[in-house]
Amino acid sequence: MKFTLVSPPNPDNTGTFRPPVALATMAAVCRDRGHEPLIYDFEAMKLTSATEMAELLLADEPDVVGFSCMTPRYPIAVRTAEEIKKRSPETVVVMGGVHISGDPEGSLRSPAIDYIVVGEGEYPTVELLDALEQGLSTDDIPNVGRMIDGVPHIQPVRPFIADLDELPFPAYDLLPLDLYLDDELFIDRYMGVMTSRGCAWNCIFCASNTIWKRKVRFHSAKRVVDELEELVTRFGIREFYFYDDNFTVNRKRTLAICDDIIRRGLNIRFFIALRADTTDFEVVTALKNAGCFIAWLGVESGDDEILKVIGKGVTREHIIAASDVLREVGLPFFASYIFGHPGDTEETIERTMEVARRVDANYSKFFIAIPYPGTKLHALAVERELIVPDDSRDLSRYHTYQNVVANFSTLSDEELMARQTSAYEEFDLRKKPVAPPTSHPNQAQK
Ligand code: B12
Ligand code: SF4
Repeated sequence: MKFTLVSPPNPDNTGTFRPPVALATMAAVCRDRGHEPLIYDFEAMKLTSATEMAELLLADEPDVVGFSCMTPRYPIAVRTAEEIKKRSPETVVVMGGVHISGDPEGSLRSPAIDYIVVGEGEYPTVELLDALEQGLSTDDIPNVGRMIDGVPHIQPVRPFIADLDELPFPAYDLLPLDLYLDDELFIDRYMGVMTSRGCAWNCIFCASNTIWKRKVRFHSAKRVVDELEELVTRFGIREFYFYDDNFTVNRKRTLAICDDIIRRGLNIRFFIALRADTTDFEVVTALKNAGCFIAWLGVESGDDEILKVIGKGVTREHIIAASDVLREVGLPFFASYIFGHPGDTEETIERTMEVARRVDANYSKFFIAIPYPGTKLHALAVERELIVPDDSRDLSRYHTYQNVVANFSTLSDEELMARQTSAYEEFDLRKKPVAPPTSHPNQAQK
């Protein structure tokens, strides 16, 4: 089947875009099974008109169009699906992604959506394509749902893929590789890489467990470095953004990946995210030696009571110790903070600011807590009647900048947003740009 996968745009164009690697993995699995996938990354293409997107998609005459949805992008995905259906009612529309898993029934309300896929998407999607191609029933495919006579029918999810290494390399060749540039972090074209799925913690604001349910699975170190090597040799890409929730959680694997990158002489630069309690001198040194040029430390709050409330599983002490290790090794880092946690007050936010000054990251980011569907924060927002659990919400507002969807703090919405603005004003002055490498990785290779 001709299957077009779509990464919808961020309609207000805030923030940086990154390659939709999950779609490239899905495309690779479908291609291996004989289907003909294409990928449209409308964010990278900077297209936001639903009609233009629909027309462009239909020009390829796809049998099935699949949208990947984070919450704020669900409305534009639905509008594009509606434009597709107006022009070509027989084109099948499927939606997947973390928003769909967080609110499967709500997601089925638009008549323009034929199917949803919840949870881990590769095998259910390929089974759905097979069934559609062969004219078989789609009703018993685990993870797949659809509306039947106005009632959502969603099959239970299957077990997770036991060995992630059985997945093929993502179909990087289907991505618009030349569009992935980010001159704040990277020197040349870069690529996203996902080497594990899931996180063992359960922070109340975080959507990781909406799909992965606290089960962490890893690609083997060898497979990770094989994939990096393929990106270097086949596509000439030497800069990477690891999408893993916490790259250092499996210490042994992290050290093995770093060793192998050096042993194979890959000469790459890469970005990772880590937790304060998985940051130690040996691991950070190994990462730096292997080419890690920046790490992202999720701090969230500087107040120990709030850290408990949000289930972060670290203390202010862990956070400061981790920032000291990163500084000692000389690995530049981002730190991110969230304002508006349940119980946040002027005082707890001021404590967060004190910790931010002490942590003194190269870049500090300040977000506002958002109740993403499927999170504990969302359940709390519904319980406190801060939002209603139906489709009347404007989901495009579910982003973390200058926007309060549900206020769990003692500050007013305006005060929270003013806090975010003043934090950025203060920390933009403290920004310490990451020193560019002495030469581009490709040149160093010669
Ligand atoms: C890379 C990334 C981005 C990139 C997007 C790249 C892209 N187009 O894919 C960028 C940087 C742009 C981004 C932005 C944002 N992100 Co983001 N991002 C991620 C990250 C780190 C990796 C995504 C990924 O590849 N995951 C790995 C794959 C395997 O998982 P997956 O994407 O869920 O895909 C699987 C299934 O969902 C399903 N599936 C996915 N798509 C499709 C499509 C079809 C058709 C089907 C059938 C199935 C299917 O199958 C896949 C394979 O099993 C995740 C965290 C994480 N570790 O997942 C956060 C995450 C997705 N982001 C998140 C958030 C909150 C945001 C922002 C909203 C934050 C903000 N600033 O406000 C913004 C969007 C802002 C806006 N206004 O639109 C949340 C999602 C919350 C939600 N309900 O939407 C996550 C989960 C982080 C978290 N832990 O909370 N993000
Ligand atoms: S915020 Fe980080 S540590 Fe907490 S659950 Fe999400 S990915 Fe895991």
